[in-house]
Amino acid sequence: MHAWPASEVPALPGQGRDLRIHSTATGGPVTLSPGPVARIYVCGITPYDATHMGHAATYNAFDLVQRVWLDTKRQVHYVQNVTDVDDPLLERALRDDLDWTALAERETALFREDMTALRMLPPQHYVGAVEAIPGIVPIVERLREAGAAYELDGDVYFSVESDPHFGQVSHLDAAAMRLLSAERGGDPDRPGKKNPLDPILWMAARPGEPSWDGGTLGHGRPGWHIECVAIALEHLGMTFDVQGGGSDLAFPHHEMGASHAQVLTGEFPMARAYVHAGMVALDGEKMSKSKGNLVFVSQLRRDGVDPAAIRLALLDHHYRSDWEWTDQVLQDAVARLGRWRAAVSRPDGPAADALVEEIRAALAADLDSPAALAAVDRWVDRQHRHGGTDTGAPGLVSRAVDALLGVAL
Ligand code: 5CA
Ligand code: ZN
Repeated sequence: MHAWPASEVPALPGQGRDLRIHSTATGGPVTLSPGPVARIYVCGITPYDATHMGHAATYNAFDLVQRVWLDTKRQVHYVQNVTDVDDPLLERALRDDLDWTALAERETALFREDMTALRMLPPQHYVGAVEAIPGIVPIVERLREAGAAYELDGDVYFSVESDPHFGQVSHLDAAAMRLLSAERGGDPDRPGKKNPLDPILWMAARPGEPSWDGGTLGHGRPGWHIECVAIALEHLGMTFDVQGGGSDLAFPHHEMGASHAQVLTGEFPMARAYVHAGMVALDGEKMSKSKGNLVFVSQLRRDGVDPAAIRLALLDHHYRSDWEWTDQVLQDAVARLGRWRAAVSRPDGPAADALVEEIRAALAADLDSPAALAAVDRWVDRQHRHGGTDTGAPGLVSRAVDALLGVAL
């Protein structure tokens, strides 16, 4: 699939900083010092509805990761998937009497527009589950040959017990795993499984559902976790730097994915850091397509909200915290954007080299974007109160805010 156009990332004077970021797997900060090319996989959308503020917040977090790396003059190798065939998508298509491929294409196109408007850097490889199927089939076959997968009425399951490291992403106990597995696409109560947690790798064709030729697996379609693993391993290989997504993906999705990859390659770990963004809520409940309590990026854009203000609203919350979207959050961001734009539109101002270092330090410390915004606020306040004589400063502030925070002033 094609991704979306990249916005320019201005180069900044001085030296970027290595990122220290919290990993769910270690339960603490990890300092990432990738080589010249940093590698990141971020789980993409299931395209059955439009991009909401929760999605946008999660993609904002991983956009910041890339901006920190780019500031250190590294290249970034970024891969993202689109879960363009899965139960929720098929169910929505059925409910709305739509062709499932048309629904997926429409919502993916809208996602690209939203990402472009928000200045999120595009992945180099944007890969749909459907187009990944030819790569998924041999991987499932290999897992089966290795004794890590088994058949149940034509479906193929992964045996979690085949991975000695299973559990080391989420560190949950068996009861919590079982509960989350049932909530998030698993089938712990299906009779005949070796372990209730075992996730499906290949689902045999069901009447009325799309299916593909799976070679020795028979006709069917891939499970969810193996989709991301196949795409990540093909384009990034093992031990990439960051596996990213929202906190609802830590278990089972990233736990299972890591196990698939580790058993398949015999290497550990799949990723150096498993990074999870907090959940955005609306009216006290997690924003989710299944609940329908949503604020869409595209709706705000249609209402005339500047995407830069949406971005500032996201940046005002630390990526790991759960937070609530409210009208006030947006109004504060609109006001801030106005103050910042007025400040950088003046021909000179207070020196800004220290500000660039403050933004760098804030982001390098587990992506502390609220601290970065507060630092810019302080420069903007000085500018509005006292002004300054540095003719390069307003331009430098604009470039730094653009390069490091993705906000065009
Ligand atoms: N296609 C899979 C990943 S392979 C999927 O989870 N798709 S999704 O459309 O449901 O979610 C896309 C991303 O947005 C995931 O990283 C998910 O964790 C994140 N996300 C979903 N809802 C929220 C929310 N309310 N707040 C923050 N992030 C969210
Ligand atoms: Zn995924």
